[in-house]
Amino acid sequence: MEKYKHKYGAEQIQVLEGLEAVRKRPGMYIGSTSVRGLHHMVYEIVDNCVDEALAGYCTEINVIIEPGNVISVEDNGRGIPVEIHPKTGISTAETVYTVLHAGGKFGGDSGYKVSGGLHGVGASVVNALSKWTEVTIQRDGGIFQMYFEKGKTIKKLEKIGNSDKTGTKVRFLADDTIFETLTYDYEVLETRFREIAFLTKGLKITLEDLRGETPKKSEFCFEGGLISFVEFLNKSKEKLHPKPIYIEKDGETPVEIAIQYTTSYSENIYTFVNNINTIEGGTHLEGFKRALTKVFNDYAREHNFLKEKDPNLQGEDIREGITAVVSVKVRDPQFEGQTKTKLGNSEVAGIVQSMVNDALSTFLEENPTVAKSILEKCISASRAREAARKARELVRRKSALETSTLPGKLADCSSKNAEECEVYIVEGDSAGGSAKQGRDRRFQAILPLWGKMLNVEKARADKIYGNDKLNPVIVAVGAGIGKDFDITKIRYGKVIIMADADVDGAHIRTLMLTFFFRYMRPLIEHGNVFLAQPPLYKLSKKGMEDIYCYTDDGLDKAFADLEAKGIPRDTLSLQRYKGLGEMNPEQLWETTMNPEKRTLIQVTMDDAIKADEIFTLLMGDAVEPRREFIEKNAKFVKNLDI
Ligand code: 0R9
Repeated sequence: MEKYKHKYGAEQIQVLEGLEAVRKRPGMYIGSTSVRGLHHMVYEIVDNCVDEALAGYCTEINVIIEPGNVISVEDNGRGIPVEIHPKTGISTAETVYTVLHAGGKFGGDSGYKVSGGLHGVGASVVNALSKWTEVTIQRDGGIFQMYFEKGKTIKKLEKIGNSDKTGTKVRFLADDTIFETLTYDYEVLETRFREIAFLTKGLKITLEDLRGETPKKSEFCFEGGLISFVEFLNKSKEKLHPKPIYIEKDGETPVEIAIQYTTSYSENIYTFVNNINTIEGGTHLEGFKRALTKVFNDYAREHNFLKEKDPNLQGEDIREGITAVVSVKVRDPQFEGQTKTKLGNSEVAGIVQSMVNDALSTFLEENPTVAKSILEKCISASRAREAARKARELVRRKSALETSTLPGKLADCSSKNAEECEVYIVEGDSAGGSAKQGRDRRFQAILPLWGKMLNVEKARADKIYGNDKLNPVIVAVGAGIGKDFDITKIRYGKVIIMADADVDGAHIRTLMLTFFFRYMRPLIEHGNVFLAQPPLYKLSKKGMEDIYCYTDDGLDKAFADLEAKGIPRDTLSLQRYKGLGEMNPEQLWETTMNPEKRTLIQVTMDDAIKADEIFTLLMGDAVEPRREFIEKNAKFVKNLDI
């Protein structure tokens, strides 16, 4: 970390614009005013501490969610400079908190080698969007403090004591007139801080939650860095080699990569630029993939895994079962793509490619046993790919011949406008029957599933094409699968999984979600997948309209509401629905399918790492971690969601 040391001069801070603009258009500066934007407020402050760690001066960051959703972030770095800033005439610390873009991140020689922060706006934006902010700095033998409200300085920086320590502590309360909610999600913060700790070897990050009756605390510090990250990602997978392969290169654009192959069939490559998860990939990923394909093919030829007549292994064969984390630090990152998480700097592709070429080929030469086990897997993947291609061709040819042949069990809707159409994937024939009768056939289609659904986590692609349980789903959705999947071809804007609210229902939901996640991921990414919520209870009484309750809490509330209206509990008849099949078509329509009344849960994929972890855990081979997960989460299973 020492290598990042630079002297930072206060005069480098660029003064750009006022904070009023931030309060007027918060979404532009913090992404959104939803719970996601709220968490971004914390990340912006923590990012500043991480920059200080990368500069080589900070080893510990402590984050506390205080009662009332006040956030406290403290680092043990040098402390924000306190002297008067020559351009603004106020302290540098106050300048950083009150002048937009005055973080030093935007100047040329900023003292930091690289800059993080997707929005890169930092402290002043957080200050502008907070009801109040308190900043305490220990530096130059003193303790200094300043205080703001809605970005305006209430107390200027003043010395309030002496100290021989250094560091910065920021406490803030996000403004409830700006954000839709102030409730931080402990797990969301925990996941992000764990990720930062993996990416910043040796940095200790603690998170404490003091809001509830029993405080929570997590501590992350990984001396192994990315090696620990990959071990964490693979904890429930069966490994092909015991230790991750680790390669690292310093220089102008530092690159760090850890790789470990597992027996799974999926490909999990996570890429980061300046600690930002580049979900859409980019040039660093391109360089990595190219090198991987070349190195393994060269090795396979040289060591006779491939005969002269054999075609080369394809990239996808070589990436089957891989778990890798690629982290690069880029001085001036250009982010592109829909969510601005795709690295655009073209020079990075070559840098990563040549570094992986060198380091990985050396590794394989020195570790022939590891090389052999990976290559055997690649070769069997390539055979499976060929089988899958044939199966896919068959499916394609079949569907080309029978263009109008939608699955026999599908009751399609009459509208052909995908945007307004929905398909209900329904477990069981009897529920399917009720749904067919109860639906609005103009825009609602019903596809009943029956029998044992394939667990795609344990099957290779060739078993999936042409599978008699999944094929109707593929044909009904109409957009292909895997790398052929084309979101523009979907026949329904909403794909709704409707299953019973019991253990079997949860199982089928998870199987279907695993399939969508692994083979139709854009469907989830574009928000087209939903879970129907059938009611658990019906309360009825002569002369009163039936009341449906979807949760146990909802039932308690309904009883309480009715009692308040003078209708005692014992005059009501309570029906508990064990399955969708118990409902008649009208009831199913009223409670679960009528767009005016139903509740649909949209399946989102905020965090692919978390989703992969859960699917591997729930559907994969390792038994012990699954047992642990279920034990830990048993109380939450009612709301199984990804
Ligand atoms: C708890 C949250 N912590 C911070 O926000 C934080 C910002 C920060 C920092 C520096 C050190 N620690 C920090 N913590 C720093 C110090 C020096 C040079 N660069 C950075 C130095 O002592 O010379 N700063 C981030 C921006 C700035 N300081 C600056 F623009 F004010 F210089």
